[in-house]
Formats: sequence, structure tokens, C-alpha cells
Amino acid sequence: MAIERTLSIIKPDAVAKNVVGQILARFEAAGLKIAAARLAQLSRAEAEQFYAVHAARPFFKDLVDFMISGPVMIQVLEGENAILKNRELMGATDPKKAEPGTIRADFADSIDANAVHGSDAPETAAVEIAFFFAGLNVYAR
Ligand code: RTP
Ligand code: MG
Repeated sequence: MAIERTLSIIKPDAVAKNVVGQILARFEAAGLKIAAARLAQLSRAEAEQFYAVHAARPFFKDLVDFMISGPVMIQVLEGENAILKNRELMGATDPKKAEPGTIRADFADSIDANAVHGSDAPETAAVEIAFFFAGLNVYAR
């Protein structure tokens, strides 16, 4: 199994609930290492660019409004099979459909306020990591 990196965001709802530490602890317990991290308030332009793949979807404006509604915690997770492992830890997009014990089942309130983002493939992980950490250190651990 290859060592991968993936881009993870703890969204404004989970930061507001003060569960950043609990979510990071789940990544660590699953063997994922934090290779870079920063707390940020996204601008509208940044959120629109980050989610540009969804620009034509009916939920796009709500998604962007939500992502800029408060600070987010952005991290690069590194480990074996990190992209899929993170998606499994997150659970389904809609927390009502997420498996018990997943981050979204335990911390998310709705499909809009769903606690976390995770890259969905190697190509998107590379683009998303460069988007938020270009010029910053990402540590090989
Ligand atoms: P994310 O990108 O945030 O990790 O979420 P995801 O892969 O599980 O879901 P995706 O299809 O990429 O959608 C991005 C975000 O848009 C919102 N969404 N709303 N109302 C809807 O039908 C709907 N579908 C998606 C969610 O907040 C989702 O996280
Ligand atoms: Mg997605």
C-alpha cells in the first residue's frame, strides 16, 4: 500500500462546536499523521475556487456561504492509503446516512453543515494540497 497525502478540512460547524481536537485525534488513532496544518478564515473567492467543481450545482452558493461562515482547520494527512482511509473516517456526505462511529455521524448536523471535507482521489488531493499549502512546508513524516 502506498503512502499518500490527502487534504482535510474541519469545517466551520465543527470548529464552532470546539471539536477540532476530537476530530484530529481520530485521524491520529487511525495512523494518519498531520504533515501540515493551519487555521484559516476563507474568503469567498477562495471557497468558490476550492469548490469550483460544484459551481453549476444548485447547492453551490449555500456551500460557499457555509464554508466562509467561520474559521476552518485545514490539514494535510499522510499515511498508508490516506485518501480512502480519511473518507472512511469521515462517513457519508449526508450525516443521516453516515455509518455510526464516523466523524459525520458523530459531529455533523446536516448535509450542508457536515463537519469535514476530504479529498476524493489522488489527483484532487494534489490540487487541493497545493491550493492551501503552496509555498508552505509540508513535512514528510
Ligand atoms: P466534501 O467535498 O466537502 O468532502 O464532501 P463530499 O465529497 O462528501 O461531497 P461532494 O459531493 O464533494 O459535495 C461537496 C459538499 O457540498 C454539499 N452538498 N450538498 N444538498 C446537496 O444535495 C448537497 N450535495 C453536496 C455538502 O456539504 C458536501 O460536503
Ligand atoms: Mg467532495
